[in-house]
Amino acid sequence: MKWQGLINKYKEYLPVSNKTPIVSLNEGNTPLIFAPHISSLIGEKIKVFLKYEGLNPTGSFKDRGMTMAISKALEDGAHAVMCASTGNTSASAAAYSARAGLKCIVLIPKGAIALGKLAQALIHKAHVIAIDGNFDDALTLVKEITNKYPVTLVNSLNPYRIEGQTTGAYEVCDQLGSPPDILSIPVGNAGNITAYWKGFKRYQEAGKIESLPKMLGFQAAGAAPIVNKKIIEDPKTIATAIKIGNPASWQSAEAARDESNGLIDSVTDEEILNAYKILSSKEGVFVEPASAASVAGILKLAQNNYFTENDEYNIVCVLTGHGLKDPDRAIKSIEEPVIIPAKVESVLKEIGFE
Ligand code: AN7
Repeated sequence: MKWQGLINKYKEYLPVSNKTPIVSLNEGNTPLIFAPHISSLIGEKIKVFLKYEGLNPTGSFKDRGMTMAISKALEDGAHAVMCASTGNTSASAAAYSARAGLKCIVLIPKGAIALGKLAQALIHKAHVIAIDGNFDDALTLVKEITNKYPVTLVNSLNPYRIEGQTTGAYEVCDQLGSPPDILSIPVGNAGNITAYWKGFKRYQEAGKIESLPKMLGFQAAGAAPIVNKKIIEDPKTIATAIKIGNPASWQSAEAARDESNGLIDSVTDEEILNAYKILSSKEGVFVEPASAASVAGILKLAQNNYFTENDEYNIVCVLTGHGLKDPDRAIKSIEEPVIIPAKVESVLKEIGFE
């Protein structure tokens, strides 16, 4: 049957009814791509797969939660929604609100949003407000305002966001034909690691899978509150999507880590950019820097001999956002093309065919 979005596909696992007006852009059903080069870097018997969430309608995994949050907001009679964002939540909220006819207000940290995401929020006609503060400050303001005024919060503190994002776990299991042995995922506000773990457990309870994966979460080294066990007042990383110092789902991320016998570790900006370049130049998969943290993390663990098992097993890395989201970072990571005369001889000389 034709794909009609993830609520339609997974409604038996989601808090929706026949009365829920489903607002969908046909999100979900993103490809799970085998990564031969990265697999070879990790270990002989290990297969690494990439869950390419950048292929959702607005270019990130946020659409999974947003189709649920906006559908339920509409069902509950809301007229306006609001979020704080490092970029992707605002892009997704803006698009789904446009579709639903809801007013969308977004608070972003001044100067810290990748250009593609800012363009998305604006083109979808959200009311975009930049604050002189970071993401954590923006979220504090949004929580206070949505508590007091008739505006629905659509950050991942909204339980419907997490519910929608559980579908990432169902898809991974359905696509692999079994649960992965390990799930590797970037951690920012910690909603997605929470959602995947909830999803795997729910799929197990439903008898769809037998075992549960180990959850490996990765924060950027300059924005690693969970790893350092303390709030980071002034987080720093080139991976602006996960530049978050006080994650909303801190405790449930720790629970996912502990219940699954996994870990939450940090990766440096250098490690993130290395993985970013390996993904684009060796696997043909273009992601934004934050997404590369999941691959950077398993590369780091492999170097420290974390993967010692002799059995064959699968690792799924969640690649949360598309590379085109952050064009400035891409341009900083490449060499500008040469400019030559428009002549056959010049082209032949340039490519070494003279
Ligand atoms: C590409 O858009 O928090 O740990 O405001 O955009 O669930 O927060 C984005 C987060 C990973 C971290 N990768 O996920 C926002 C925002 C990308 C992201 C994360 C984000 P969570």
